[in-house]
Amino acid sequence: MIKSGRKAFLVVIQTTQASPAFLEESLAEMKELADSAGREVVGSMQAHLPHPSASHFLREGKLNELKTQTVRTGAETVIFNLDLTPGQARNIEGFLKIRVMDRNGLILEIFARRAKSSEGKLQVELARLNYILPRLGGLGTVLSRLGGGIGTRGPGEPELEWDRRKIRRRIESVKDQLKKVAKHRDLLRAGRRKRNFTSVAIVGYTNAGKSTLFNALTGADAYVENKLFATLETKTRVQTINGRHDLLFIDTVGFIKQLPHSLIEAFHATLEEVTEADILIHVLDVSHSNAEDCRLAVSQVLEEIKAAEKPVILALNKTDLLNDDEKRRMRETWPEGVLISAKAGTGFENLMNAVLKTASLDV
Ligand SMILES: Nc1nc2c(ncn2[C@@H]2O[C@H](COP(=O)(O)OP(=O)(O)OP(=O)(O)O)[C@@H](O)[C@H]2O)c(=O)[nH]1
Ligand SMILES: [Mg+2]
Repeated sequence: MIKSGRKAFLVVIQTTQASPAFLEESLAEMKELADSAGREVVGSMQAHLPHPSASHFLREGKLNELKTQTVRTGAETVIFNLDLTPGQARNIEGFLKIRVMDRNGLILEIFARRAKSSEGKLQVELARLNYILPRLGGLGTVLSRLGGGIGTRGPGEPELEWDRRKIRRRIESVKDQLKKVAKHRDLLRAGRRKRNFTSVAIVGYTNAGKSTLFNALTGADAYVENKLFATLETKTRVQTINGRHDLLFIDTVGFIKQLPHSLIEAFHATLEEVTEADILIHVLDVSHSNAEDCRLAVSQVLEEIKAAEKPVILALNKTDLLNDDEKRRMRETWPEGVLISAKAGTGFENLMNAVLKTASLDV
């Protein structure tokens, strides 16, 4: 019997060159992800593992250490910071007798918790099915194991018997439903275009302060929280700035490093709000220990969704947490950026000037 539950033990592995900084950052990120998924972290283990084992990923010594630690801490789930093959996950589970998940599974779990609208729920379901499909061995019954509590199955509910055929059928049906949603969004956008709105999508790394900025600019009350992926559903609001009545701001879902491809694909309709926008405000949390990595990760997703060519205004956010020296360094690092604090409401005039300038030049 495999145990499964909230108490999570994190395993952070580096397979490339050893770097303590990488392990620390990855651990910090995994803690935030676990917390955002509503899990309690009871312990963690870090390892540099240039040659993982094909069967169990971890080598024997580490595996025994992990077992001791999970028993000692009362862990009910083990979460790895990287992708395991289905076979490895199954073997580790068999050895530890508790559920094993990976980072992608954890991100999917957060999305599943956050999805409120029917569109959001459909998108999460599609991502989950896309994630599970290649992981099914033969006639799979591993949905609940890999799902790790994702989606419709709650604790105590019977395990679902799914096979490839059923999953494929469901994927088609969800895709059909999402196509209708996308059409509806298309119509809305066409309406806006007719009224000559200039759309400004607020994009950026998760937790960068997008919704805070959106609220501050438009007076809206989008959900703000110090958790990853607080926003799953886009929000749109028209705002008059300097006498221009045609600016439409859009709050969007955050990005993360190595955003699972299944999520990008599934959130196509939502991400279209970004691909179809006229201007992007890229919100970067410059108080983040690795802001440049976050900026790069966002650029990569923008490229992947074919939005990299759009005019982008870089908003260097959370500057209220910096001293003057640090602010000066930020200006040097990103000379094209506009320093703001979405929370304190500073720098908005410069930011809006940049938006208006771009709007009159490029749109
Ligand atoms: N100190 C400080 N905190 C900020 C600022 N802007 C946002 N925050 C905080 O950062 C956290 C995340 O803010 P959100 O606005 O939810 O961030 P987001 O980018 O919308 O996040 P997701 O929707 O999860 O991707 C919250 O705790 C905010 O209060 C800022 O300028 N300064
Ligand atoms: Mg948000």
